Amino acid sequence: MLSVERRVAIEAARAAGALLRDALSATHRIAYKASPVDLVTEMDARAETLIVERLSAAFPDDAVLAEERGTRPGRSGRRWIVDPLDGTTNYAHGLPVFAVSIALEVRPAVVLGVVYDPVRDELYVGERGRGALCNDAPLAVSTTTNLDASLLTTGFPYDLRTNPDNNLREYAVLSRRARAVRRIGSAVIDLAWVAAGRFDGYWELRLGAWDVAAGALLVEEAGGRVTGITGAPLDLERPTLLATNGRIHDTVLAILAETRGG
Ligand code: 2AM
Ligand code: CA
Repeated sequence: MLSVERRVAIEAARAAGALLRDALSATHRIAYKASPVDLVTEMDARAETLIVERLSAAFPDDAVLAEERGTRPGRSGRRWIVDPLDGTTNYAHGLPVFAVSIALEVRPAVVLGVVYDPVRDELYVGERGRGALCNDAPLAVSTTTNLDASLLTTGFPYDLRTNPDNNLREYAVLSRRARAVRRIGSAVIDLAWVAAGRFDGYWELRLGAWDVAAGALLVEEAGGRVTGITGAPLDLERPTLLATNGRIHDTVLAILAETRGG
């Protein structure tokens, strides 16, 4: 259906991923955004330029929202949402857990999601209503029904030093209720791995649209459920997120509500 869009997005994600992978062990110049824990490397910008140039050349009328450069307006009503390097902190430390994320939104929905993990050479592609694949094999969420037997993943906001709403209490509570809670440092990988059934669920309090647009579609197309942390529909403009296999979703929502006093 979206065959040209799919091809261009896949090629851009693979090219950006290869660029990132090849430079992983090099020393990177680090610049800081709002705080000493919110950083960016020169590779974020290089990968983003590569992706945005390809999308703009192929689809000049589409808007593009990219993490580092913000929005390029368009007049088609379609919007590409790009995270050129998700897991920047990992990347800057040489930790091989990061990914490229490219989504296409045709309001009100994201219709195409492409995630590439260059370290594992895993390409995830989902199209609304048509399922999701990893390296051409169908993706399916896990079948775990008990939180006791669930492997969860989460992350923490960049303002955790100063903002008391920083997910540490939720982390403590869910660590005692789930089999284990991981913190791997890439929202895009967290979501892809929920879609792949490796994690049973993922939550996080404050994210960007680029962190979640593609991965949330992968989870839904793999049979899972995605909401905000209160159970409201995912809001791409101000994402909070709970993505699960569906079976444990209401249980985790209830624990988050109780912990957060909701
Ligand atoms: P990044 O590596 O592209 O910056 C870590 O918890 C994960 O969440 C990473 O995917 C990180 O993306 C993202 N993240 C954390 N805090 C964020 C914030 N305040 N806004 C946007 N993304 C955030
Ligand atoms: Ca990100």
